[in-house]
Amino acid sequence: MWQQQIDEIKQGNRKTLARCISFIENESEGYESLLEMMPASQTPIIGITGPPGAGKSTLVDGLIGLLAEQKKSVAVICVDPSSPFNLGALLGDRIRMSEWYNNPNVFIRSLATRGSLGGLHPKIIEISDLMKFAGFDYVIVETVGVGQSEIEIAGLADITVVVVVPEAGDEVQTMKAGLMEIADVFVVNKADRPDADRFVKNLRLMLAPAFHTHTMPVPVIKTIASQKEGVKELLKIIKELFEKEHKNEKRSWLLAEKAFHLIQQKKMNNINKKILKQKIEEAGNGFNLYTFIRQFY
Ligand SMILES: Nc1nc2c(ncn2[C@@H]2O[C@H](COP(=O)(O)OP(=O)(O)O)[C@@H](O)[C@H]2O)c(=O)[nH]1
Ligand SMILES: [Mg+2]
Repeated sequence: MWQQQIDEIKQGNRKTLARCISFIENESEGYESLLEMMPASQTPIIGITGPPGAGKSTLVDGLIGLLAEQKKSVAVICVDPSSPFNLGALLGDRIRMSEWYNNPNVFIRSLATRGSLGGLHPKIIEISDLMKFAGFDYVIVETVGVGQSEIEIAGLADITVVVVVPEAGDEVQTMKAGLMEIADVFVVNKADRPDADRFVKNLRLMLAPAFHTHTMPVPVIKTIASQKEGVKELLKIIKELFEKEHKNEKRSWLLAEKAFHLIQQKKMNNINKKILKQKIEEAGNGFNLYTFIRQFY
């Protein structure tokens, strides 16, 4: 039933692509067979994460501009309720982004985070895979780096870019180990602010191989996204990293992460705490936790 849609997506039909994303989002009848029919794709996913306001969308905008210049196509998924791609942005940002909405080589989709637990969108793996399959040269996923989402993005993206700003001075010292571990490249944006150089120096010191498990130092790049400064360097490093990552075991690690996540999601489908509580109340006296949980695995 999906062959026609698959063909259309392959031919670059963005309307069909958008419709299929909605099918997946809504778990419409048969969406799983659509996923099962998708051929493999080598398109890299670039994850961009960091605190709100760090300049992620502005950087993405810069990257889109560069890629468009190079005649490359790019799909952007933005998992951020306050993103300039939909609401809450400065007017200037929105006007600028609107240029891309009319460019056939650029496809932008915003996804709302759901549920109070934070984390990425529940269908982000499937939707980003669909984008990959749609034949874009690059897929960029922007997420706000709070709570779980910053860790999850590492299991989704081939290259994870962590964006920070110089004011976070003290924050770097206390920066969660998780953020340190997931970054393939650090961007210190808003380098037009005072103390940017000192911040970069400190960050590089902290990232020196002696202090963490990476064998190579993680690159740190200074950018002024609002002036498009440093964006070329960032893209260059992303491309180099991707060449390198591609040859090592990262691909199978990523797929294992995704498989684990999806299996967990399927297994836990129909189980939530509310339902459990209800069943426990129904069980009444003589309740035994260990016989109770047997029915769920
Ligand atoms: N001074 C300065 N402002 C920037 C820079 N990059 C982005 N901004 C501004 O910072 C604000 C937040 O940017 P945005 O890209 O929406 O951040 P996001 O929440 O991380 O996506 C916007 O007003 C941008 O114009 C920069 O390099 N320097
Ligand atoms: Mg944003």
